[in-house]
Amino acid sequence: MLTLCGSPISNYYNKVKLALLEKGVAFTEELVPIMSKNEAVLAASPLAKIPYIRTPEGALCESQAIMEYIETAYPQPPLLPAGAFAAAKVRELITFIDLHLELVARDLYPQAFFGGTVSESSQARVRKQLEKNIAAFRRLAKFSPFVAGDTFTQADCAAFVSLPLVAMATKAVLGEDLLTAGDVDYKTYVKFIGERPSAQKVAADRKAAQQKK
Ligand SMILES: N[C@@H](CCC(=O)N[C@@H](CS)C(=O)NCC(=O)O)C(=O)O
Repeated sequence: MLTLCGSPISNYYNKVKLALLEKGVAFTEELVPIMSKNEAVLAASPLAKIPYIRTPEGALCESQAIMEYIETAYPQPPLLPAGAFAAAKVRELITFIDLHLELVARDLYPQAFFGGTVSESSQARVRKQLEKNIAAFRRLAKFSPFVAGDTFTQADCAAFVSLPLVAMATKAVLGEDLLTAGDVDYKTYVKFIGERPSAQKVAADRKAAQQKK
């Protein structure tokens, strides 16, 4: 049995959880806070980032490595297309979502979500980078109706959990939802994915965890 470690508040945790639920893989959840100094946590996730999973063969961190492990270990139903090129296009899109959108917007989170402040110069840098990256993402994303095309894929696991955060953080700190401003209709998309039982469970568990805080 797999154990998913981290918090239902984390978008990367929920990216993996969505994949596990979609595939019907049996797993348990273990609450692990971020920035743990616990030796057992560091042995599993050396940067103490969440999520990580425990498998019968050992622990594994980094959400995309986990997604690839799950895909290989539990191939049905597939969350990547069968063809090498089509699968690579899905991975390409995930890189844009995780690295070029979410990781850039993450610099705004201290002010958007945690009561901190982000300097004017950092705000300007993030805005410039995100405007460029959102325009690039728009060229790749299909939203027809899934983010990579006509089938639910790993890219939807990434997009469903991270696009709203990019929008919320930019709206809160920069005064403008840069996704909407960049003509990315993530709201219709998130509503559509949100109709899936897997997404509803992720959202309900996230809400419950937020209320406990
Ligand atoms: N590249 C990592 C990112 C994971 C990540 O940044 N997780 C956040 C929570 S959403 C975290 O652990 N933050 C604490 C930290 O970076 O020390 C992945 O894909 O798993």
